Amino acid sequence: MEDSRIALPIGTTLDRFIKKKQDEFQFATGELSQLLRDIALAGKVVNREINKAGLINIVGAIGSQNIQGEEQQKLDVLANIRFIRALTKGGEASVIISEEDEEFTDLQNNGKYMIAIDPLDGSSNIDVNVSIGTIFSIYRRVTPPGSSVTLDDVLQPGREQVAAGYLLYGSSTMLVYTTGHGVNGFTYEPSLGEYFLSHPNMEIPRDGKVYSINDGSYHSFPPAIRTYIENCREQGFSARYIGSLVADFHRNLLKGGVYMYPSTAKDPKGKLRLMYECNALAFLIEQAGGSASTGQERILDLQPEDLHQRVPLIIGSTNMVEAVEELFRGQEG
Ligand code: P6P
Repeated sequence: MEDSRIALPIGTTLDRFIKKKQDEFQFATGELSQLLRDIALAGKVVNREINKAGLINIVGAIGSQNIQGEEQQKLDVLANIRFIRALTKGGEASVIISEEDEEFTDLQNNGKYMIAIDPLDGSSNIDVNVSIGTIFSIYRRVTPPGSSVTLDDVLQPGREQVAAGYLLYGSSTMLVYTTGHGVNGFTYEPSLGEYFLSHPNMEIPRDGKVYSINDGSYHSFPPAIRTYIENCREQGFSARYIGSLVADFHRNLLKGGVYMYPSTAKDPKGKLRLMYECNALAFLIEQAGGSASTGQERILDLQPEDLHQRVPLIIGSTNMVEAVEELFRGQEG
């Protein structure tokens, strides 16, 4: 019997990894494994469409806006369709929250899980060929499968997640996820149609020298953020901001650093959405040894008030996040 403490070799396929991890959990019944496979499959389809984006008529806006009042890109809508179709067909998720849909979708099946997803974050970068991503959170339903679902059932705090992850459609396409037992990264090999374990047990350095923020909003940042930026400049840190959350997050996860989207004049509550952006990345970063807060509260402890709620996000290397929190505490006086 193989010793489960033996790390799986680099090059293990996603399917084999999921099966191996499932075997380690006494009560695993396979539904979560299948849900992860369904997400990975949809990611392959979206990856193919993104890679053709420059060649066929799917770049640009479609002339409509989503619930956020943001210009919907053609690939936003396509990605939403692909993920909802894969999740509906898979049958493991019974409730879907999507950035692209105003209300949650109750599939009225017997799925045990609820998924919150940003099908394609950073989509405005599509036209300029900058990396973009999919972000997802997985929760258990709080009501019995098949029963009706209320908004209260859906608005669960991030600490209730059973899994979370992202797909990064970049120079290579990656799937990075956690089920609460560490973070593992898989690189997609399109010629084989397989994801291979390429980044086992990902951990973020406790400290870093990279800070990611849109400096253009400097004058409307809270004083604590402005002070922190000054401190970074004095220490000679590097400012790295791609303007695509998953890409900035992934770099900081690998190298150390902090991503900040605080309240601004344009977005007084912050820009990023709690349910399908912040919670997933907060679960991942804590599993990788980092931290995620609003600057004053731990992201995973926030009780959501509505599906598309925005919150400030400070996320990355623990020592850097704590330095920002310290400045906010000082600001409170
Ligand atoms: P700004 C993309 O729209 C996004 O949601 C994130 O991917 C990204 O980090 C952020 O917004 C960029 O926002 O205001 O700096 O352009």
